[in-house]
Amino acid sequence: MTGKTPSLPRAAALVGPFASGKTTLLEALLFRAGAIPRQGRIKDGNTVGDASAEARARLMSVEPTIAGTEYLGERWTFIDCPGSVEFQQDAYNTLMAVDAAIVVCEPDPARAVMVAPLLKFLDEHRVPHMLFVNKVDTAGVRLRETLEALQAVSERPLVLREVPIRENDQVVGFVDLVSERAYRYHPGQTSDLIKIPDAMQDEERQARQEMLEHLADFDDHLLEELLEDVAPPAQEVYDDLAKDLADDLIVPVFFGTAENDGGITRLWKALRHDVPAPTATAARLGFANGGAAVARVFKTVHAAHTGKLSYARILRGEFADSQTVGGTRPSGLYLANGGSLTKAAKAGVGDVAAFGRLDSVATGDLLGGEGETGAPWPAPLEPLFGLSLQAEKKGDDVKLSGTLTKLVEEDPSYRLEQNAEFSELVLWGQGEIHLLVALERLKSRFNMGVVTAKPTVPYKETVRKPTAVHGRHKKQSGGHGQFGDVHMEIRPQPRGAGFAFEDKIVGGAIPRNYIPAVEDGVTEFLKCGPLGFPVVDVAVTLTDGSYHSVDSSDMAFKTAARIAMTEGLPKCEPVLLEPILQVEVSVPSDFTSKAQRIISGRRGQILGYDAKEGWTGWDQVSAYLPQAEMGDLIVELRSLTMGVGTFSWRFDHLQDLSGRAADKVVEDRKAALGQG
Ligand SMILES: Nc1nc2c(ncn2[C@@H]2O[C@H](COP(=O)(O)OP(=O)(O)O)[C@@H](O)[C@H]2O)c(=O)[nH]1
Ligand SMILES: [Mg+2]
Repeated sequence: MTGKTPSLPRAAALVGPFASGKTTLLEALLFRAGAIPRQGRIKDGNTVGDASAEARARLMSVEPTIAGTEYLGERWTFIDCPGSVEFQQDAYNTLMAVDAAIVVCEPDPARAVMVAPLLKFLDEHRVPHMLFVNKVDTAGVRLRETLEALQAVSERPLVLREVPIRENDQVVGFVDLVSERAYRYHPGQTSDLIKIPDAMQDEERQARQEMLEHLADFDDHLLEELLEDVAPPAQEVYDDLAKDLADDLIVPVFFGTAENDGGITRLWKALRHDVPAPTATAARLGFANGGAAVARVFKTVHAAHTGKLSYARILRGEFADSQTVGGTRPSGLYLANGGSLTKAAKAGVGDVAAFGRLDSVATGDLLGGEGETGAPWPAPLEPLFGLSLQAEKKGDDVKLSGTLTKLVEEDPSYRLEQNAEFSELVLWGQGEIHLLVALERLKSRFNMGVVTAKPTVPYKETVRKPTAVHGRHKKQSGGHGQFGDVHMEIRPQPRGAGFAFEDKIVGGAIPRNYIPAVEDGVTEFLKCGPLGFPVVDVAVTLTDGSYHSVDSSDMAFKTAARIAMTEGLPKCEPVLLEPILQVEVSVPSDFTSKAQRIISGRRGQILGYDAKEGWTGWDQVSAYLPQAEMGDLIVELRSLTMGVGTFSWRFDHLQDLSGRAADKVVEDRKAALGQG
């Protein structure tokens, strides 16, 4: 044992690309620890993880599973995170709260690139992590090649901790490079200790030397021993491994088969010996030892029976069941036991606890620790894909935005946009499936049916020519009549100049007090111009008019202004303005030309491309892209880049759109407005 405090509960996240075997590995770890009587399988739908209907239906994790267990008298919490790129927010949030991450990946070198964004996050936030290359039972595994490909996407050196023993091109066991003991996998049980096969002696020695050289990069004493050809004591090597992992200097690499219990005990041992204590994690995250109790909320769930649950990692001190946190007394305190929650009287440093009904607490918030901030919480992922939503039942719209707010609370990489211009509710997220899962949750948890549509592209319109116009509203009905009369000039303004209203009335042709009503009439009209969109960059000057001492009113002048605009604007050569985004597409450089083709295929204008800053082997393509073409950009981009390509975007400018494309937009808009 090393000098750390082994008795504090530790927490590790299982992360890695979709389908690499994280949920299966959780099952194997729990089974090996004796927390579950038998190991479930994904295809049998009986695993601890992926218990929700949305996950089972897809054979895919769509939310984290939090499972607690004990191993050799020590407490552990594992958090199995979804691997799909569309559900990465939960993985990132979880990684900010754990002592270490186990990155599960596939042996296929071609898939190494899929781990790149995750390794980038881990490197950037200095989260201690180890790799577990899973599925080594598949044919033709070449671990060296796998490692090379993975190293290409990792800033930290990958250090192989074991070498495979093969028989008939199958991995059947491993040699541990520190203890120099050989083991043969024994499905369903711990591996059998065997003699190192003679044919492997050289390979083992060489691999061990490589491992030691990596460690010597951070330990001068070990370096001297290697130079002098002195065999380092095992304890020194173990200590270095634990220290270098804790300081995120190296990434130890293990392998095995989660499904058939291969290499699981080896992994457990590494977790037990090398994963830093929560006290070290607290220090890493900026919380000095010895202060008041503090916990970081990393996940929020609105559960059917318990209501809102805030999952927090306790980084310092202790929280009692009855204690007030964040100004509220939680409705209950729970700890993960296996895959479910049990009520607890208290939770201490290292625990992952769920607090019930902390209404004003959000993911990323600290509980306790007044005046402290800790390491900055990462900003949520930017939205990439949106759908406009409407409640199936009329009158359910208020309930809909309320339940959506809950979903956004659960996963901050959803975003809700109330588009006042088009009176539209848009839910943004990370991709098609991310949005579909949101809709399923609305249905299954809140019994809320919705109809979806593509979000309205916020086109605008403007005018190209000036005109002068006269608007007169006169009604004589019984007693009080209505009278308003205006002469106005409409003219285009430079792009981006906005709307201007000028009053040039002289000699009281229209009394002062009616002028604001004229302006109101104009602005109201401009909300929906002759092409069906808001009118921008136009100036209106009120030049003349007349009034009636009894019949004139604000209402009458407003109507007169409207009449003038309705008549005048079509004479000013209205033109459609299309919103153009500036997008930055990020892809591994093998895919750069594909990314450029996608942009060109979507009427985009490429501004240039360059190596992506801080990302070895990645490019960033800058382009102008019509917002109308952004709809499923992420879908196409991912399908051509093994899922890793992504983009950021912001509105840049408006651009004239004419010809057939414009006609189509106007036609569709008229249909949507019921004027078709
Ligand atoms: N051949 C093989 N398949 C595995 C192994 N571990 C998991 N799988 C399969 O890989 C698929 C994805 O596993 P899952 O645990 O859901 O992956 P996750 O998306 O990373 O959670 C499932 O069909 C598993 O049965 C393994 O060690 N060997
Ligand atoms: Mg999974």
